[in-house]
Amino acid sequence: MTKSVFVSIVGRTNAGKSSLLNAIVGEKIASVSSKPQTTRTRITGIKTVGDTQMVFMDTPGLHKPKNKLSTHMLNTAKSAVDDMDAVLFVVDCTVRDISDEETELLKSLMKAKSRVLLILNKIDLLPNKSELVSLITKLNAQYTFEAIIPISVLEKDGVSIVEEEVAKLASESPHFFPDDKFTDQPERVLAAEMIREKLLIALDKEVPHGIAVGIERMEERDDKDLLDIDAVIYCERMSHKGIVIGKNGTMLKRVATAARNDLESFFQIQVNLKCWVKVKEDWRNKEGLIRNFGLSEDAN
Ligand SMILES: Nc1nc2c(ncn2[C@@H]2O[C@H](COP(=O)(O)OP(=O)(O)OP(=O)(O)O)[C@@H](O)[C@H]2O)c(=O)[nH]1
Ligand SMILES: [Mg+2]
Repeated sequence: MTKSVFVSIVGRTNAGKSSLLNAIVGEKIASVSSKPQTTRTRITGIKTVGDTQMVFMDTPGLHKPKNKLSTHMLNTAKSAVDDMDAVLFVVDCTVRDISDEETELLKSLMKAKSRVLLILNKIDLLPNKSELVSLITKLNAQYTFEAIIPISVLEKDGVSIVEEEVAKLASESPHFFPDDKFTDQPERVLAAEMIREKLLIALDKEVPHGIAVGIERMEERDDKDLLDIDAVIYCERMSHKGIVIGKNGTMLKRVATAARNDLESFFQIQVNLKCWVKVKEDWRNKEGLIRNFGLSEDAN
């Protein structure tokens, strides 16, 4: 008999949802950064243990939308809780208030039939664990959770408990993915995300949020073990293009080197990465371009 369970990972931006997904799956499939709104679309991570297959959906963080792209991101997060067996509601335990978007999502979860586990992440940052009590009391007043699990993804503390609790919710069904698969993201999307993550980490302020990365070519050579990747980095303004390239190309070089290291360890092959920078003004407010970058629901 085989079992499966579908789980959404939702919560405020920067709570550590993508970090948790990567920790569970054991591979870096979702971009992680300290900047808010790192994840832009739904990312599937798969973990099969014995007879049980767990399918996790990482989602964009809850935030106040400011443009069409962020409205799409918020809708992706909200719709990701429909028809799921379980929801991991991830909260950064150092953030004390509950946002309007969190309250709204908890309300919509009451109507859904999914079981909701409250994950209190970043407990490594709490000097005194008793501080969790007031946060739990506040959240409990809004929703009756199936379980409450304090964790630290950073210190790998409690992640296996999350997995065990999720596995308990699996029901008899075929496996929907091959047992050795850990994501349904196409390789090109993974590669583009690895490059975008490095840009998010390296760049300041508004610049990284206006960036999209497209992979124009991804081809293995016939004559040697080498993967050629041609990527285009789109930014919103000429001035941003200058920042991305940096003085004498130093910024672009730094980003490309970091991205290449990640790509090589992920794909287990030597990578020849070439990056170009282009301007597409105000693309975050243009439906056609958002779709073009695969960032709207109807593009999926
Ligand atoms: N101290 C600490 N930091 C953590 C922990 N888990 C994640 N982080 C950090 O929190 C930041 C945000 O992590 P992400 O995984 O990108 O958060 P997210 O919820 O996916 O964010 P969005 O995609 O923007 O919604 C990163 O800098 C992580 O390294 C943790 O357990 N402890
Ligand atoms: Mg994320």
